[in-house]
Amino acid sequence: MFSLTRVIAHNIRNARTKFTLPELAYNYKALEPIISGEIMEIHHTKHHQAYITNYNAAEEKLKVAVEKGDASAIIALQGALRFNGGGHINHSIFWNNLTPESTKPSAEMNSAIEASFGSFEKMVQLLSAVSVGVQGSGWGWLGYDKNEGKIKAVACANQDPLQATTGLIPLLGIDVWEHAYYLQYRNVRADYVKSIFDVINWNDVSERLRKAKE
Ligand code: MN3
Repeated sequence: MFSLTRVIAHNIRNARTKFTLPELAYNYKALEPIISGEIMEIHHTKHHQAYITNYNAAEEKLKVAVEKGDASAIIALQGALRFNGGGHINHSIFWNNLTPESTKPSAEMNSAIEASFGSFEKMVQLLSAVSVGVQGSGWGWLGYDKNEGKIKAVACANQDPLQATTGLIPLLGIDVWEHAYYLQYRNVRADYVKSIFDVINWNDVSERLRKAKE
């Protein structure tokens, strides 16, 4: 039997563009010697791509489950959506948080850091401690708390996206999954975290703060 609703639902499902891997603003070797080209290439083309592929597959299954009104299947997909969708969101921010160029925080960013942490050095100290201290895999973040008007340094486990998990607006993320550093820094996560501050794109982080405050 012809069902117009079903045809429309089918068309909507097929019309939506799936997530695709965003291009980097720099080449894979650009962040050397801080992060090796080998790590960057694998991290981008294999790890980030896998989150995208798996998210798209889970979303497709979700649409079928929603169409069928299958609550059990919808609920069962939430873990895959959170993990892989979070992986895509987090890495999309991370690549832009990094740059081979020398950048500085904006005046607005500097005042917010001083008001929130006391000084730039104390912020680095706290964000580093939070990032190094993640148990297992996860991320260290600087996030903007819109209610308090302050920047906070917090950790998220696995690929939990900062905003959906804590309400904070993501400004700067440090990926502390072993895939982000192990080929170069081996087990010494603290050295990787210390080094990454040399390739932070403060223009991008400052711009994220400006938008977060709007
Ligand atoms: Mn990663």
